[in-house]
Amino acid sequence: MATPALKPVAAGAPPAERMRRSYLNADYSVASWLLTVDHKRIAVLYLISVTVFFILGGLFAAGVRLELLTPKGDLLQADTYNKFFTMHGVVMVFFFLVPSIPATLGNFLVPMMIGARDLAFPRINLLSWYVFILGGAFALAAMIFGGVDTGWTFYTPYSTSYSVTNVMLAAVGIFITGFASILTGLNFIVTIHRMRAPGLTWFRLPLFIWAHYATSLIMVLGTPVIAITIFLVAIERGLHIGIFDPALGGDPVLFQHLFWFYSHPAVYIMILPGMGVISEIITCFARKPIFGYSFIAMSSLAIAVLGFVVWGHHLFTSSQSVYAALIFSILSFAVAIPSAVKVFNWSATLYRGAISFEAPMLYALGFIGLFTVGGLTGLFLAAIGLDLHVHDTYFVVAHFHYIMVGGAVLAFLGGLHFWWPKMFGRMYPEMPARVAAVIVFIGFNLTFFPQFLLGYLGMPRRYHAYPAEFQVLNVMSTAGASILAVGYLLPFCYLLWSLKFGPKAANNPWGATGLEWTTPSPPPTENFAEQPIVTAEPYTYGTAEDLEEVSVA
Ligand code: HEM
Ligand SMILES: [Cu+2]
Repeated sequence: MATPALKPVAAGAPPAERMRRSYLNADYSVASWLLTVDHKRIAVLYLISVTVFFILGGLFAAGVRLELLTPKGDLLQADTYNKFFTMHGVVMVFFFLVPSIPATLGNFLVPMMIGARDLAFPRINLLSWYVFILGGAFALAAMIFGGVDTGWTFYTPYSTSYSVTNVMLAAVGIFITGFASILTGLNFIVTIHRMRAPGLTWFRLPLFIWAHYATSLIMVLGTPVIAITIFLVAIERGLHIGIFDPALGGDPVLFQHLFWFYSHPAVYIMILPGMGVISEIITCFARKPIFGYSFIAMSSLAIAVLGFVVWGHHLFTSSQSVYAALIFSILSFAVAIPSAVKVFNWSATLYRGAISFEAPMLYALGFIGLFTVGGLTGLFLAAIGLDLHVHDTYFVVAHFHYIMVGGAVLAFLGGLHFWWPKMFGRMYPEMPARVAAVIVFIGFNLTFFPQFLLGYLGMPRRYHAYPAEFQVLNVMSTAGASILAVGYLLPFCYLLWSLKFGPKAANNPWGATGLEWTTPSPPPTENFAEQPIVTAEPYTYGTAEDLEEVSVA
């Protein structure tokens, strides 16, 4: 049962007056931002933070790619190179990708999309941002004091017994940040259960909400496992109690099991919210109701559940019995099914749609293509025989970047463009945005496609030097990375520009369905002047109900 979510609107100024005030200009002081409990302001705080981390991670990537321009390791020493790719991975995974969509777009949109005034626990939401920043500070300290060289996976026993770098600092940072994830997940779950507007039944929820619901389940159930794992590393490193190091009587493979029990599902923390974004964009710019709504909704849950039982595909080469490997291989193939269901349904939505190619749509179409490549090559890796050949080669690096960068980052950019007018009340310039989307797509493929070939030909990952025969493909990859960097820089510039100079945005510039578009742009602090009541099915694009699917009582 949906419970009415809004407190009665405070008496005083007439509604029109109150609605002119937006969450952005409600108060200007720094304290009003740093102590805010408004989910929209917290979303903006997160947006700024993850952007900073993305730039940082990008700089490390630039170092890695420049080193690989030449076969001789001449730019970075081997151990410096190790630190670069480790810190690139740590920052990008734990401090950018995991929080990127849920903590920014999710924070902003989950209450608005369900017609609520805020999240269920606004103060805990603010707390989660501080926890995130605290964890980030530890990770930054680890870098400033000399870096970490274990790889972002912290494999034991190297990380517990041998590395002389700042493993502890980085581990503490990741441990702390995990709590931000858990708190956000809890907040979303309770909010979605308890605070939906009257009439907003489960099967009328936007698919973005379903995706965030599934993501939150993984965050709450999975994150404690990585926290405990890291804690055990700390115990072994600090107290020399044998848990993972065979020299102390531990089992190094145990670490891999624990690590991937979280980190495989974590891939879905990174990609599921993106899938939610893509569902919203595709149906809007194809102007057709989404094809197979309940299949897309349920496939999110299926991915969340199945994602927990495939971790063994990371251990095909580490002392797993052939029977275990067989089971994990089959399960990994099974988890591809719900993903394929989504791709199929998006394609069916596009089929004979009245498609228009605004920037968010370009990103969404790019997502479908790149995610499909990433997903299909994941099947290669799930096939034991093939994995034995390409394990720990650049094939793997290419595969996960197709998912995490081609998929999740494109979805993040697409969603940011789609909801930017709502978030900040300004339109960005359309032409540069389209150009940027195309540049990102081209740069991305030039960067990462050659890496499939490199891996197939046998170039291992995590080496700062390589045989000369691999140079041509590496030069292509580095050239692509430079183009990609330009593609990322452009939105950064014109989005900032739009904050001051962009034309004012209408409440619903895309003619989209969904409660968030019924509010002013940018929304007032209380989101809705009156409690919205939902009387129609979602995604009524192109139907008689289009444009009036949501009646605000
Ligand atoms: C935006 C999200 C990104 C994420 C989540 C991400 C994630 C990762 C991770 C986890 C690793 C570690 C691989 C390993 O341990 O072997 C890695 C390595 C690497 N990444 Fe990224 N990355 C991102 C973006 C980029 C970009 C934009 C570039 C290039 C322009 C890039 C280039 C590289 C390179 C060259 C490596 C080193 C691979 C190796 O030597 O094994 N990454 N990335
Ligand atoms: Cu996996």
